[in-house]
Amino acid sequence: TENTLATPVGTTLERYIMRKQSEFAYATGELSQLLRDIALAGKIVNRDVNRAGLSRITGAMGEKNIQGENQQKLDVEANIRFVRALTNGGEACAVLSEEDEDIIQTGNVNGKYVVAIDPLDGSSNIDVNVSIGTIFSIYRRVSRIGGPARKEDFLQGGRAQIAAGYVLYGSSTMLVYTTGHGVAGFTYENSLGEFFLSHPDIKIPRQGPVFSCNEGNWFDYPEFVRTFLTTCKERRLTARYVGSLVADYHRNLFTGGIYLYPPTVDKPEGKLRLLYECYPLAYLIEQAGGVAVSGADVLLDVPPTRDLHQRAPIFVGSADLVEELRCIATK
Ligand code: P6P
Repeated sequence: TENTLATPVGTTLERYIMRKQSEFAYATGELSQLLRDIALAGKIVNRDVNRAGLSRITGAMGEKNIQGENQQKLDVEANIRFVRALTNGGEACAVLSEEDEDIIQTGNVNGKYVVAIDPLDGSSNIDVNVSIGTIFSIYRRVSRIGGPARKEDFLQGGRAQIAAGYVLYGSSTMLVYTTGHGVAGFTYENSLGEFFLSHPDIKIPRQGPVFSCNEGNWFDYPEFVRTFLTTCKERRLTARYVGSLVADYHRNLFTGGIYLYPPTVDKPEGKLRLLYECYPLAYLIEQAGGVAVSGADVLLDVPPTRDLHQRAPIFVGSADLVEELRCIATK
């Protein structure tokens, strides 16, 4: 049962994880450790992201730095950090990353979980100092404990996720996640190296003033999308599009609104990846009282194919806005 005393704002992530673990009898600590591992990698990537601006001085990414080491592109660096943290943490038997074609076996053959991750979404934004993010999705493995993870561990479908979230490296760095009991937000205090609970129970407003999409693709969008966007303009909604998924998603979570990455002529399945972008953000939004669809269908119910990097259209945000779009899509 939920602990009647809400966890006070300002609690550290560590105390929050331990408190939630004690509230749910089945929690045996492995998921707690997994969340710690992700938070640790998020802290390290946060430092890398903050230093990226200095790479011009210390040598641009992709060239040798003063130690003569090859400096990785930041998204490759982030991938290394998350895979290493999850490997060292011992709880994840495998990782599916946007950066690697195949699943990455961590060697933790007794690990009970697998993690699908976009280590640093939007590399084009990194180079121009726009906010960026990490997106993660966690499943219990279905393959036999004691052996290697298998592709099927990642193909269980959106509703099989047991946790999901993101790290937003923005004006402040935040970790936002769910384990199926609502959405909590933590803000990072650089000087202390700690995440502090800043948003105990995030809920997205049912309506919202914002629509977020790349209107440069207008003439490539399906008719239902253009019809919906036209109604947004007729109602004088506000267009806000950073062009960085986690930044746009996070803003809409608080203002209310809808983010759209529709199918286009050259990307008939949209641009965003089902397993480590669409599913986790869809799980989070449902936990926050919002809705995510791929058009006519609820996103979490869109079945995965055997392509670990398959794409899916995504319309995600305030329930009323997304349902309105879904109605137009199903006409
Ligand atoms: P477009 C960034 O490349 C990204 O993956 C998301 O972060 C962002 O929302 C989207 O693609 C932007 O795509 O086609 O509008 O440039």
